[in-house]
Amino acid sequence: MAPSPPHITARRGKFITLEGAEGVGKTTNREFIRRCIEMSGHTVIVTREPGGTPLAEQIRGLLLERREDGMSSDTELLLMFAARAEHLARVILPALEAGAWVLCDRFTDATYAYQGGGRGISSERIATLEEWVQGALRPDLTLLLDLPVAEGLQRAGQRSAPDRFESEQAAFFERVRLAYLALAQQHPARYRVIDAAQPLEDVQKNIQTVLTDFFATL
Ligand code: Z5A
Repeated sequence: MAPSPPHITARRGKFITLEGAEGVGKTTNREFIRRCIEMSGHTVIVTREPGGTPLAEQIRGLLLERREDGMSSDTELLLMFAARAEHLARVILPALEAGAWVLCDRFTDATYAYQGGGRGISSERIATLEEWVQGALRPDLTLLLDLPVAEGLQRAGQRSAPDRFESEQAAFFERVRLAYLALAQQHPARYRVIDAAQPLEDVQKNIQTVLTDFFATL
């Protein structure tokens, strides 16, 4: 049985998260970031939320599928943290404890942005679950890809049929974006905001600069 809750015994790897609203380019930039970390001499595992384990991926399926009977905001919140508890216990914490770095495409800041900013759940409520599920674990570095909502939706719209989140109105994603920008202001030591409206080459140059600065602090 996996350990729970997550008490970190000897955390040796670094935990990097990638955040942003719809269509900002997280998936596009994941492999680039992986290569930058590997080239700096570290082993890195790349994972995502919701998901990252077979059970958490099943929960992701429940969260993303469009359903006629809807889903209450609290159910959505609790499912996010249920998936996260599984992901932490089986993937993230063992990797960090073994000395690997973890690059995670979305983590709890997405909960503050989507369930908090988007759905209107209070930060205090989310913080209670964060404390319960994660204990003291927080990312060491968070890259926020920021893009005007209309542009993100246009980029994302060129893909397949929209899931339950992607079916939200632009106003929802505006609240999500503002919540992310507020988080970046609240946590300036770990957040780096990247202008994702630039051509991909320039976005990646900025990401590389941020990572080089981060490596220099180690
Ligand atoms: N969610 C939540 O509510 N609460 C939580 O706690 C967590 C998650 C953890 C699934 O997340 C949903 O879960 C998500 C929030 C919710 N729903 N939404 N929205 P996800 O991360 O798996 O899915 P996503 O947000 O839908 O990701 P995404 O839309 O796939 O965005 P992306 O990965 O950032 O975008 P992309 O696929 O890399 O790029 C989009 C397009 O833009 C693509 O065609 C690229 O080629 C293009 N692109 C990328 N960069 C550029 C530049 N620089 N210029 C031009 N075009 C570009």
